[in-house]
Amino acid sequence: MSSNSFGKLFTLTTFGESHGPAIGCVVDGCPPGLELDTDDFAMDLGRRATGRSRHTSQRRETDAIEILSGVYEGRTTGTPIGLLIRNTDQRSKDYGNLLETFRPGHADYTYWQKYGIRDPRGGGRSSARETTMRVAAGVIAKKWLAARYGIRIRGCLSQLGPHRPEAMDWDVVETNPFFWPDADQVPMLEAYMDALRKSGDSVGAKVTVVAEGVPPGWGAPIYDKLSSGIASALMSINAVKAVEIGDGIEAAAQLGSAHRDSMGVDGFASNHAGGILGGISSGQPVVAHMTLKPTSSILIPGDSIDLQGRPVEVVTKGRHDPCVGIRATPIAEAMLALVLADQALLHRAQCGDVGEVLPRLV
Ligand code: EPS
Repeated sequence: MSSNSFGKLFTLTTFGESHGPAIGCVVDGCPPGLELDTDDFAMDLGRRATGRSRHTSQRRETDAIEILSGVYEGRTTGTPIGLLIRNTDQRSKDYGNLLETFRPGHADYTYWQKYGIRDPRGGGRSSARETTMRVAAGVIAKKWLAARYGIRIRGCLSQLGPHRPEAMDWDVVETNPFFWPDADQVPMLEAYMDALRKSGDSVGAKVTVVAEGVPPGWGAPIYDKLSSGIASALMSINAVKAVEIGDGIEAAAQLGSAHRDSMGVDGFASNHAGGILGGISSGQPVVAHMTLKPTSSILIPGDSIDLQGRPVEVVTKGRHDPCVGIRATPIAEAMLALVLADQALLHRAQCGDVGEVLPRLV
């Protein structure tokens, strides 16, 4: 399978460039009979979209989805689902000064080294525009997981630059432009982002995603661990530099007596493991975090080279996100949903007859 495809049974292939005529994807392996309509996509595509607040890229895309195949009379048929979104607000002249150079910290240089040719308009294929189709595919995976297993997937921003939430309230997450779970801190974040944007710089962030209702038994040793699948999927999102499961890097400082999740008649006493033991889901919420680097396209001049290898100074103009992490929560949710949908089908294929094994902790 090429590097533009993902999954084994529930698969996603995306195509398209940021400034091309359209972006699209093929979702294959979705079970038949799932109700699916273009309206299903609006919410998550809107949550990810640019131009919805002053804290993100001001490119205005309608992100209107077209279902090209795989759906008949409102239900999936089990055949490949083709989805298309036309690009409508490209401004390729912003990239005129990048034709002859590379943004420091950007994929410009490595795409050039790999392929010997690149589409510099909007970063071409390396643009975060590609994540639109991940979110679209994730809508289908989320919907099937909810309908078939009652699984609920949601996420929030768990760090923005130096700031971390002091409260965790899921009801607050969708009420502010940051997907931030602490209402009291939102005005402070607005001021922080306004100052950052004025400075012309960018900042990193961390996103946390949680899947509740995942049955025990999904994921397989040794090379197909649920944790390695999630790590790979989240790591494939633009700008992601680290992925953690459960307590993640905090585990390095913990003792075994504290990290282990005690088991009793009332279930697990804690969830340091992030719902995965031995690479297999335990039935607890699956918890993952991803850290995104600061956007490399910034107004602060940076040293680079031109195509002849001569030193140049690069300033990136255009409509870039001062923090790509702000729009990344729905993308992380989508990738987690796609991994889980794939693992669900893989589990059914090999172990579907095992059924519910006792004792089962809830
Ligand atoms: C992006 C740069 C901006 C963003 C884009 C990702 O695009 P442009 O330079 O064309 O204005 O708007 O994100 C999207 C269009 C999107 O839908 O997410 C980049 O450099 O990655």
